[in-house]
Amino acid sequence: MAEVPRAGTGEVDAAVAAARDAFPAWRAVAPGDRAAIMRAIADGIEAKLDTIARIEARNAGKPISDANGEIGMVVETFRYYAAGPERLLGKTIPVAGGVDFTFREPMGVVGLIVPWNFPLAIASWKVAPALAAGNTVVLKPAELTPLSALELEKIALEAGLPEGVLNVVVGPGSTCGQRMVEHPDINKIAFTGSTEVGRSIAEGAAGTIKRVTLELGGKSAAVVFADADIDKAAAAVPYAVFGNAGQDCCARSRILVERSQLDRFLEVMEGTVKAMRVGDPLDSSTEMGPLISASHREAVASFVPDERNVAFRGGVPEGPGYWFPPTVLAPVSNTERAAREEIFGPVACVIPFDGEEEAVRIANDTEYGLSGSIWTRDGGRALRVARAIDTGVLSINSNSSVRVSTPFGGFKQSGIGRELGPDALDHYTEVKNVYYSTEEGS
Ligand code: TAP
Repeated sequence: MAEVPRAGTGEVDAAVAAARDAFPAWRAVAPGDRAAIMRAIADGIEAKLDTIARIEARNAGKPISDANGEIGMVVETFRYYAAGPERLLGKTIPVAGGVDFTFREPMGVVGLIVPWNFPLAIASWKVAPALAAGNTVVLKPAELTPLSALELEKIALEAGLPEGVLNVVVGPGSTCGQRMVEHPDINKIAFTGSTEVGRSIAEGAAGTIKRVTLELGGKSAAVVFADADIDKAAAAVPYAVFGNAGQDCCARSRILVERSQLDRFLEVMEGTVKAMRVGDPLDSSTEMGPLISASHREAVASFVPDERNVAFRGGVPEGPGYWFPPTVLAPVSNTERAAREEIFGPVACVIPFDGEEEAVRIANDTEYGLSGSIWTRDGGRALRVARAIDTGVLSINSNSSVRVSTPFGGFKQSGIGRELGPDALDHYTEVKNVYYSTEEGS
């Protein structure tokens, strides 16, 4: 659909040099003026929302209605963080002999590395707070989905962002990404992607003691208790796995169902999954598109080698496309490979349990801890279980996982740090402490 230049390490070095040169002037821009530019970027994206959503849908194969929602969230993210420059508040601390106060200073040049599943949305969760805090940015989108990031760069310049403040480098992770991680003039790396690459980034960043935030994989659980509204849960839960064709770090791909309601749950879920509209991403009624690539489809298919464990599947269109049907495996034990590894595709494992204690034990029996849901009508149980599950983001009687104004990120091997909400600004600033002596003569 498009050709883009393929950057190498030389282009990364040039981008870092441009960002470094632009940093002193950008950090010195008055907070209100920085906020105005951020708002203008939001307006610029909003004015081209339909075009960018179409680019995203065609490039990533995601349904256009989802793409519209995602680009809407990008607008919201820039508007939310436009308030950031004027909210980088310090503290005053009582000390003897003087006054002590803190500043939140920008870090310098930050390197942002993002994946292909929510290309511009995830980029904006990083770019917006980074700019708001007064940093300059080198952004590397995934090789498979560079187009919306290039649009953002153009819009930002038109909105008045000075040259060199936001630099998009389009190239492979193994060369460009790695160079960013090792570059001595980059002060922080914010990464979203696989746990495996996240681990290598943490190691690579150690050489220059870079700050690192990581948003990595997940194997989250939706826990459905027998006292829940079973029909409502069974109709909603599939969308928390099959949304974005399962290529979602928040996918609740382990569906834990209390045994006494398992049959009813599967019956309703089957109706929902079979009715799911899988097809052309540009059709506004489509709910699930194809997978991102042939090789990714192969990787997903390896989790369903035969029909033995398949309880039911949805349909896929005839013809070309990396289609994979929404697939439900049941009953699954939490020890099976499909229940342990992140599939990142439309495959759900339904795991029966008996009682609250077992539900919590199974939900926590994973190396990940990103997302999750609890379905119950018992308010006390909902909060007890929410406190007991080791995960960064939970919803009760809902599939919700991401909001611009609330923190998002993982426990355990799902990552380090938080994006979105007020917490993200902390991750793009350093704390500076200043002591001012008030003793006479000083
Ligand atoms: P990755 O292969 O990890 O790629 C993510 C980004 O890192 C891409 O831009 C990639 O570049 C780059 N990269 C690859 N190797 C690198 C290296 N050695 N050094 C620096 N950068 C490197 O993940 P993916 O396949 O795109 O996305 C799927 C994974 O991301 C899943 O495991 C999913 O759970 C995770 N994910 C997590 C979240 C959150 S919020 N936790 C959100 C979305 C996705 P190229 O692709 O251009 O080579």
